[in-house]
Amino acid sequence: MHVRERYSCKEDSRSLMQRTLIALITTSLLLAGCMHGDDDGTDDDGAGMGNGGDGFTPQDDNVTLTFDVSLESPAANITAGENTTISWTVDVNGTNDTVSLDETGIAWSATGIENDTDPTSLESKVTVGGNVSAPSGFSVDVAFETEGNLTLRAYSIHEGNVTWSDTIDILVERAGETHTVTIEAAAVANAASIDPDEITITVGDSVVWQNDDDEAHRLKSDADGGSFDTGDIAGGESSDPVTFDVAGTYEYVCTMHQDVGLGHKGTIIVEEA
Ligand SMILES: [Cu+2]
Repeated sequence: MHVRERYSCKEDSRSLMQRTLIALITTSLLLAGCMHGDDDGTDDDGAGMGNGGDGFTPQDDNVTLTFDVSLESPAANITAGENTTISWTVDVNGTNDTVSLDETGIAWSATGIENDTDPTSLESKVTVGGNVSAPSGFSVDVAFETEGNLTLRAYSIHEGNVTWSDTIDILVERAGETHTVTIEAAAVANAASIDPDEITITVGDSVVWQNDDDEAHRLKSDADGGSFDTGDIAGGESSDPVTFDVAGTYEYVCTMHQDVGLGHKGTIIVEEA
């Protein structure tokens, strides 16, 4: 229920954003109309401009450009070493005016990025440069190798002027490892063994059971059976990876042979990262 509520909130805010964008575009179009009106010398139109028209002060190009840089993704934590698509938009005056940018890109830092930071001085960034135009959406694929908290910002540079987006804080999480445990072939029927029968892994890691025996086995945590259940692993096959997201000790047995008192059992010790 909470999820649904949150989801609908998100929808609401999106449509609010859309409405705001439409309002901005409409306002800009109206203001463009006002500019023409000003040519006719009407003072009322000038007052109208002052109400919501910051950015329309006459300059070399007739207008001072305002940029709205919005960082759209990623929305959640990401995994170290995995390619993550980061996308952002650069809007000009809330209109369809096309403007060439010196550069746009995303930058990141573990300690935050201030508005007055010069993005060209940052090493942690990915740029899109050379004859790119705004308004437009941009995206880059980045693999962050270092775990930890990062602040991400998008920026645009037009004629040397920098505009930053709001910040997004993300957590780059450790990439889980996959460990293989072998169900070894038995010298006598039903006497397969598990090797290693105890392993210590880290939260986020996965375990795959490789069945080198001829017959099927099925491994299930014996606390409540709810922690994991490999399902039947046919002879010569491997289980699907079982990922352990909660620290603890997971003892397991083979449900196909536990009644015959054989040693098809093991322990997974999961430690905090
Ligand atoms: Cu078994």
